[in-house]
Amino acid sequence: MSLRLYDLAGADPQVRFSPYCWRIRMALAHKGLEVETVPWRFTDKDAIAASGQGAVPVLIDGDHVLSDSWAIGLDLDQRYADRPSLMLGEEGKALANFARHFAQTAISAVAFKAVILDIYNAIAEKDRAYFRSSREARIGKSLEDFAIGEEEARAQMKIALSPLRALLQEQAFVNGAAPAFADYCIFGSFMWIRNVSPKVLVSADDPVNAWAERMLDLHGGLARASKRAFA
Ligand SMILES: N[C@@H](CCC(=O)N[C@@H](CS)C(=O)NCC(=O)O)C(=O)O
Repeated sequence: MSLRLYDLAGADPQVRFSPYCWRIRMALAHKGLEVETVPWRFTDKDAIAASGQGAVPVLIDGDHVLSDSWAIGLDLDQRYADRPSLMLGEEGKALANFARHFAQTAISAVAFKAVILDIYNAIAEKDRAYFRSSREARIGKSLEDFAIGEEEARAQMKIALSPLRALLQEQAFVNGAAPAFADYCIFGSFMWIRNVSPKVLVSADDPVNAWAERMLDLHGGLARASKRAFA
């Protein structure tokens, strides 16, 4: 059995920064599944055409071609039910679902403005025109007008992370005493920022930072070992 994951890469193929792909990298490690990651660029649509859509993560598992990080998480629990659970039943699934929406709305709203120019600078030359035109159509202004600086981003992120901070003052992980898919959904957003930008958006003494450090150490330090676009 061999698993293959199409994973968004920068100009440097070792720099992997997709929040959604990081959810799946962590989920596969949680299940003890080995995966071969394939560096993928925004414009490599043909390589993932079999998935019937144009975004990563795309996971190839034998004859199965899976896309969308949430659907992949659910599928992994069904397909590999004998391995450590990601969702931990219906209640855990509901928590993970909240976590993914929190990441994609509250955290992303700030992170995207903070790192959009860092992404533009880190991606392959061939991706730049596509990235600029697709994102500018989405945000309704130029990347440069949309971007915010590190100080403003830190202040906005501090507010956005309030509920997460309160939770992590009471427990070690979003899921409770041990990490699960809820944690990976949120952690993906932190890996997005960490691997594509030199900006520090969470202060060192924030309980959220202590949680992120614990997450970086999980599964043999998988995330910590990953390459950043900025040294
Ligand atoms: N809802 C999807 C979102 C996936 C997604 O947007 N992936 C981005 C990379 S972070 C992508 O591949 N975008 C392709 C594009 O912009 O053309 C998921 O959770 O997997």
